[in-house]
Amino acid sequence: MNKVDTSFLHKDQFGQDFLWGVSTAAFQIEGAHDADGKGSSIWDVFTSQKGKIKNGHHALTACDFYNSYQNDIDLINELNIPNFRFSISWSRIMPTGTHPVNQAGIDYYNKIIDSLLASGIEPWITLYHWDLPHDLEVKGGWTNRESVKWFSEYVEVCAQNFGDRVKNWMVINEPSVFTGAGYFLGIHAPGKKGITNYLKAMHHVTLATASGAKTLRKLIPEANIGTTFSCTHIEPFSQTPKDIEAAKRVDTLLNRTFIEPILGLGYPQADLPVLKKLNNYILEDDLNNLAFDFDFIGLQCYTREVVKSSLLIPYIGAELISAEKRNVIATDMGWEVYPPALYHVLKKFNSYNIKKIIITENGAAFPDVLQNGKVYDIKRTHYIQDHLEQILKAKKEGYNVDGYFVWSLTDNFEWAEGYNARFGLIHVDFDTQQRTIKHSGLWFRDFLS
Ligand code: IFM
Repeated sequence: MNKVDTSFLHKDQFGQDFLWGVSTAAFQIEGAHDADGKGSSIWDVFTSQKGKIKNGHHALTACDFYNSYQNDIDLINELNIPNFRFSISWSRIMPTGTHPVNQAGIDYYNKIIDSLLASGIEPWITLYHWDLPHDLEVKGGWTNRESVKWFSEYVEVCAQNFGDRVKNWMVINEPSVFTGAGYFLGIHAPGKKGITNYLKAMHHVTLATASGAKTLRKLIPEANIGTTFSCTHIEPFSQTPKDIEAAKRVDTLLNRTFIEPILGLGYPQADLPVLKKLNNYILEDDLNNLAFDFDFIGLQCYTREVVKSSLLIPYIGAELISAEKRNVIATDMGWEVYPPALYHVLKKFNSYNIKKIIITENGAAFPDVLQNGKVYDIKRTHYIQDHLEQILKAKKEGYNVDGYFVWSLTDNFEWAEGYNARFGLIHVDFDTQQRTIKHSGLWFRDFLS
């Protein structure tokens, strides 16, 4: 596996200013769960509970990025990747979630930032990628309106300590996923369930997104400020009015509910009536405080969903027809491989008034084939190439898209799926922590050279 054929796709086709990067998240890679004064997060607690994570996996060590960050930054360099997205572990720098600050945590992220800059790699910080300090969860976590204040206090500490060198910031990662899975379904940390928890968390996270962004703007006026949303191309299972209406409701929930208030459009209550229950938690002036003029919006798209009307599913009256049931090609996450989803999503989000759109995550979990010290992951290489072609198609048609970040640098802890779902451009042997660049990583390296 030496030089990989990249002749049919050129990075120049995307334009000189197009941003190329790779994304990670603290809890999924760092390990060192209690090192140097770090406090527990909701994910430390959730992973320690029996039966929550497949195969009893945990993230006590994960990819050991806490200790091996220099090696991994050298690998990013070797792969010619100019932008690195990582998240800050809130409880590493504020063990209880609010003051006092743990200086060792600040020192750690300073080392990462300085090392990236010394290697000519631009740091992109995500402030919240799902690992709320456990002490705050004890007080109700995101269901407590105080969370908006706690978050702003934390953002202030990050801005004051890292804002002199870090220009690119993302406030909150995929709010619909962590509120839906963590506060409605209970399958992610903190394991809460029910519509009340969910709607409270939804509203407080949305308020925190805007107030966190305002804090950044105030303390780092020149910062490039964004926030990231998961999004999916939605199609009705059939052309019956019932399925079309069901698809519209799912589209509202998955693609519109979190971004529209941020864009100043309010919650899309007319298209998803259950959102009217939010009015119980919306206080005077909240609607004015939900909007922020972001410099960019990060979109994270992996697949499409096919939706059927179903009276059995409360609140939404719709069910997703899995890739398995539809008998289509899927990744190890069970997500259909459907590259045109990215094109459709770009087209859809271009209809909003957004300054810049960056694909801040896209990638796939496939099994790796290890042979003679090499890792063949041809499916992942094709997945990335096919999605880049869809971006090119959107660009050629005049849609705004300004960057692409692969999820993820290394194989890592995939939340409730544990370590079985491998998303990395770099293979990790979790027994030895040995890294091996996969075929996809070599392809990306050559593409970016
Ligand atoms: O691993 C996750 C990441 O934390 C958030 N976006 C989707 C990825 C793949 O599931």
